[in-house]
Amino acid sequence: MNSPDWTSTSPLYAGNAAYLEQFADDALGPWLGQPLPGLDDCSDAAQVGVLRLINSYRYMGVRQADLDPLRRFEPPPTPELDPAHYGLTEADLGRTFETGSLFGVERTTLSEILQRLKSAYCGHIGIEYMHITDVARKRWLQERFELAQGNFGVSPALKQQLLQRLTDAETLEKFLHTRYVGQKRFSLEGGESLIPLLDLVISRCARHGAKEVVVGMAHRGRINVLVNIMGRSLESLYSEPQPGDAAPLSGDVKYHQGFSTDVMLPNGPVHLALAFNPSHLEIVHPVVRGSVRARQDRRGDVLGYEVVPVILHGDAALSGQGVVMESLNMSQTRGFRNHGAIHIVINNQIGFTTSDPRDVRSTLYCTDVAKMVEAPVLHVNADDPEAVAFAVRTAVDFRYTFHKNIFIDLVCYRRHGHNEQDEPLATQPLMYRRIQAHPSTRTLYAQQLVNEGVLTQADADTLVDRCRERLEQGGSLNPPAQSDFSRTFGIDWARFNGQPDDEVPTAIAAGRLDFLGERITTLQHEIELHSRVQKVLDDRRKMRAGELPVDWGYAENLAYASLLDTGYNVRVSGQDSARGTFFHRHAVWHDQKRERRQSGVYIPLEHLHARQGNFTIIDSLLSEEAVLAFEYGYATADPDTLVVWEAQFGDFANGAQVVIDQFIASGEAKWGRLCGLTLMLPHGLEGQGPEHSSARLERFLQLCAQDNIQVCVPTLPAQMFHLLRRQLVRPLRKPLVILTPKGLLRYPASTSSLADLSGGCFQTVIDDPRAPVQAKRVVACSGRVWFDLDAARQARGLDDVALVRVEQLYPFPEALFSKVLNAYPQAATFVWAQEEPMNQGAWFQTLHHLNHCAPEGRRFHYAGRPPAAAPASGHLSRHRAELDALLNDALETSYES
Ligand SMILES: Cc1ncc(C[n+]2csc(CCOP(=O)(O)OP(=O)(O)O)c2C)c(N)n1
Repeated sequence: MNSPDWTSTSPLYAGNAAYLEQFADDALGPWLGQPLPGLDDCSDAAQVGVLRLINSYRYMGVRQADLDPLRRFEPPPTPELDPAHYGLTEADLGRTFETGSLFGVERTTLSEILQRLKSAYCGHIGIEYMHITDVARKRWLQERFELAQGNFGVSPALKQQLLQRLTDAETLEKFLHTRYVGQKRFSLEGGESLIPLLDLVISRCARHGAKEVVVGMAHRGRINVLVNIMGRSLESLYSEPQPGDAAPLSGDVKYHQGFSTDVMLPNGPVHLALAFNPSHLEIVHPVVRGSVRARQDRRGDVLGYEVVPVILHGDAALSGQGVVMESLNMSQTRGFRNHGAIHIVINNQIGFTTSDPRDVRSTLYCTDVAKMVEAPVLHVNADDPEAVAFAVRTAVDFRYTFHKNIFIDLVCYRRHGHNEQDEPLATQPLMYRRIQAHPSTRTLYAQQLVNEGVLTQADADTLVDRCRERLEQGGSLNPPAQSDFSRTFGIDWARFNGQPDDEVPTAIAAGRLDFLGERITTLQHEIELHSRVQKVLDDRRKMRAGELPVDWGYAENLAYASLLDTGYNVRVSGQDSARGTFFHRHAVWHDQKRERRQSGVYIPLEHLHARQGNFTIIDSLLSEEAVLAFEYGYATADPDTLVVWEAQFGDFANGAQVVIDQFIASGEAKWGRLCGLTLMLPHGLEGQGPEHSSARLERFLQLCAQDNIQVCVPTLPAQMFHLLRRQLVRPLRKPLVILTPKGLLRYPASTSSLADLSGGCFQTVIDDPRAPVQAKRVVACSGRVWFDLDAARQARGLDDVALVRVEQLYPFPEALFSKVLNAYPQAATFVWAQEEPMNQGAWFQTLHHLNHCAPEGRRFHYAGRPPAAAPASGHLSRHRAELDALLNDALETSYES
């Protein structure tokens, strides 16, 4: 194998022609630089050349832009920007040409055209936008840049403000460096322009009508953002819990902390929220989008004027993490759109884990993923705060004009190592020697303003001194404003102070149930259903009339209807969720003759009555990670919506494992964030092979502690009905993981009666309905295996075996389970039966509860498949043999006690 060529360096932006060459053809398109057919005959080939030159600058000007504050490399040779490339000679420089679509001048000399193109496209901002297919968006951006001519129109007052904010950013980092020696803070130094940038993003959004700005970001510069933008005080950030403090939370490091506050701007107060963040880079992106969507929905902000997502990225993370692509892919879809996010890249040109740019990515720019959604990218030199201000104005105005995503790539550097314990000279010696000699952005800008006569050096120094004094005194640099946010749009989370073992009534009066049943089985306009779907509807009508037992699909739809009826909202998303993977839900009826857009669909749950809550059901894009993260974000921002994410099959949830581990299981313990998100994960070993069988119950149970989540395995439609209702009706918000049925959905014994819905509640344990009081054996289990055991027990004529179902595995219902067990003879054999292999399922994670609840001196025996690497066999015959063995073991095998 050839080892990589370590000797030559290839830059990110410039310098290595060979490196850039590989991208040149793609960016240009095959036609640029080639004679255009038919144009050779043109009366003035030079005029054609000028027009093509203008076009080339629009595509390629960015390559010659002065973006890197460290100026490590010469701009690459870009022949397409050379007039000679189009046959133009020096003699043409003084000739006057038509400029075609160039903004600002219709006819002028070639030399002026060149100068205008360079000013527009090759200064401190390099713009990529020609990949956008929509002409209006392209022309809008052209107009901005071609008219501005690199004149960023910054007033003296704004110049002072920019310097002030750069001073705040730099002084804070220096202060922390000396005050909290050796503590990791992932300093912003080298990228201090981020602080004025964010300031301007927020104020510009507010001018357009923003009332809330939700920010997501990783570690880099987070403490600076928390203090200088969010106004969090250093005391609160750096305080450690004292012995005796009541806080049950495990907490998180400072550079993952979130915060929210209100700031006062000329148009009124704006609510700012910085999302809590785990270490996993980029995963907060879809969480922020979900949180923003919840806030937009709450306000009825259908075009995203009032709530704006601002998402920050690192350059390596942006190009490296797949969740970015998933999140961008969802960003314009109906169920997930936010009407444009403002993306900011803190591009310090280094990825920490790779020291050579050729190892970081396969695209020229770290932002190239933006092109998949045709988002424009403004690359800006972070050492020019005025260019940054112009980029912000353009980005925010673009977002508000077109409701689309836009990226600002803040090209900066990292003054120190990755963190405060890292030595960058070890791996980036040349870059870091250059950085050591490079004055800070604040120093450079202060000098510029002194030269321009905006202020004196003494004024600039005073800004630093004042900032340092304020930091020494403590308190917030950016105190919160008074606003009515909490009263109007804030959420009172204090009302969710219930306990997981609280029982609440979830039954619905029979009359109301009947009314809701009528609403969800009535189609208000003529619709021609597929015959199989028509049968579902006809059956539901019979269920309402009591002529058929209630099945899972009807019970679930009724649960949603009952919640909507009392004003709660319901939001269900997942792949094929509207119909249901197993053809069971049918929350949306499709007309066989009409397109969707021509009222070809009917959603009964939207038509209960005028004062009902909102019902949203989304056939999600084919993503698990970003979609689940989005729904987590939604649920943490809205406790009055039942937010359900459904996996097509339970095992696909492991594509979203980061969300489960980092947010769902631990978010409350780390950050105190409550979340009532519900996961539905189809689970069951039904002979379909190793995939599509297991939702990995064992992993969820292993995550359970401190009442963090709920894990339930309902086996009856009524159980599902009460469980879904309980999730909202109880004054408690905890994530709920439901292992949902597959084959049971159509299993005649797994049905309920209407009375089960109009009475009762969710039963965490279901005792044996046949109640064999003198049982010699008590078999406990969870899920669909109960039905296999029951059928085998009957087939074998075993009337001394009791079968007990544990329907909630966490929090484990010890008191009730214990009571049920102790009603059976103490001499009985106690068995735990499961269909999953021994190393999977509930066995190892639940054993301590089982034995703890067993009668004095008794312990549970295991009946189930032996340990296995895969969740299930791929051969049906083997599956059946294994099931037979497990039924034998559970029902008849003798165990030593
Ligand atoms: C998913 C994930 N993988 C690895 C890491 C470890 N890590 C922390 S920061 C970092 C480098 C990130 O580089 P970049 O995005 O350029 O941001 P920078 O630190 O340079 O600001 C890595 C690899 C992580 N936090 N998350």
